[in-house]
Amino acid sequence: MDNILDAIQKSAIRIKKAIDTKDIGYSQQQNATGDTQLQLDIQCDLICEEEFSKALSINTLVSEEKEKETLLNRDGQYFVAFDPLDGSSLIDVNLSVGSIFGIYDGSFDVKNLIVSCYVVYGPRTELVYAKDGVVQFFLLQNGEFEFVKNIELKEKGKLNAPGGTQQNWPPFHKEMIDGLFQEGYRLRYSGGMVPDLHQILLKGGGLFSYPSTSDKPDGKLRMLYEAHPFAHIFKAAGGDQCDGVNDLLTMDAKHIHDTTPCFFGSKYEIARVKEVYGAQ
Ligand code: AHM
Ligand code: MG
Repeated sequence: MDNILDAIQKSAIRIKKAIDTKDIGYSQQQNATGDTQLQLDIQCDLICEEEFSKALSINTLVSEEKEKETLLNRDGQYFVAFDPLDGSSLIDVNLSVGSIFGIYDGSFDVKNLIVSCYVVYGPRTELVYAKDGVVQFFLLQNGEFEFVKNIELKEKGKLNAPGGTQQNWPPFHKEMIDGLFQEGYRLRYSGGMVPDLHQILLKGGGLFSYPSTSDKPDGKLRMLYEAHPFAHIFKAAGGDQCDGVNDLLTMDAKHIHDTTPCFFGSKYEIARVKEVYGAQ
């Protein structure tokens, strides 16, 4: 496992450098979901694959940028799913972006997700890591990730990050989001799930939602390397998560790039989501 974490840290340092220096033109290729890939997306995917290839304990990789799984070592124990550069369309307006990693033991079944990690590339480069019910927060300083503190969510937060096209929200979802604003919650949504969720985690709580919409009934965010790692992190930080009704950590993907509606927050807000969605 140590060599996988080492590969994540090395990838993060190289990705940060690539973001700071590479040009950001669009390539001619599309990823598995049909987005035109930025040259930087491809570059960051190659960086991660190169670093993970050095870890003999990794069996298979799944990347947002590749349609198929990549087999590394038939005898390897761990299955790693990752989004090398999440929110890459925000790069050309210089907003924060991130990388997300899920490490699974034996297969990509969600019950086997044992370590989740993300990196935020913003004014600072920060790494958050969840394992065994503990969430640790690190800051990149002088080429090394230094431990800062553990992250624990409060019972109830103050931030509301509502994703998806509002015009396409179901009416009960709109009512729920409006209800939180009426309770005093403040809007915080950049369009990058890594910085948006990082903000909620570090400010003590709130709600991030990416619901089922009329144009995207299964949501937008991918299970293996977006929704599941964050569900794991929020649970370990003392918060909660769901797909509206179900615990995301009990819902398996049928295909490696499957998406799901998803909600992450502190306990109070997720209880509210379940109450509203359960009543539908
Ligand atoms: P990406 O993996 O193609 O970058 O898309 C994922 C991003 C998330 O970071 C973010 O939460 C979401 O897309 C925002 O979508 P929208 O623009 O529909 O609000
Ligand atoms: Mg992504």
